[in-house]
Amino acid sequence: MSAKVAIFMGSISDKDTMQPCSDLLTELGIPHVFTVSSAHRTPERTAKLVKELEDDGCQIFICAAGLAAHLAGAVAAKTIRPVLGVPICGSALGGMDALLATVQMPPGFPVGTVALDKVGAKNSAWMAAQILALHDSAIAEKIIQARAKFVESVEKAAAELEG
Ligand code: RP5
Repeated sequence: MSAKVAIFMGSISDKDTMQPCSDLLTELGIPHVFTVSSAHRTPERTAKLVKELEDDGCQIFICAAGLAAHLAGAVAAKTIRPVLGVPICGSALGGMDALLATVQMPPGFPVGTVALDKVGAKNSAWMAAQILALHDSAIAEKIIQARAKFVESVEKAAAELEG
């Protein structure tokens, strides 16, 4: 089945942080590609991938990068499909550089940025799933089931604490 979501990372060094994003999409039954392409080191590959994936029906792009994190912006320049950005932490500035580079886009080219690093990896997958669920009842059902599990685990923890 064609990918509905594409996860791009600026470097293979971002993989450990972004693996949970891919794992969550797999758990929710969402076909996706998980690859490396840099805004600066491989700009042609990035533009080519966006075009090919879009032609193949990809709906949402999730782009993770650290330092001067321009990957999500470079992808947003090439598609009108939703782009979610994940600023990666770990620089001397603790990820503040990546956060600012990801979110401060010129009007007309938004990059949805829900959180940084590992939380950003997971919540970008949830956000992508919720966008797809607008037109896909199977994904909506999986999200509802996952929410029920969150409720269960909080109630279990509360019951254990309260004795
Ligand atoms: C960014 O620079 C990547 O997204 C990564 O977070 C950071 C460092 O890349 P490497 O030097 O480890 O390849 O482009």
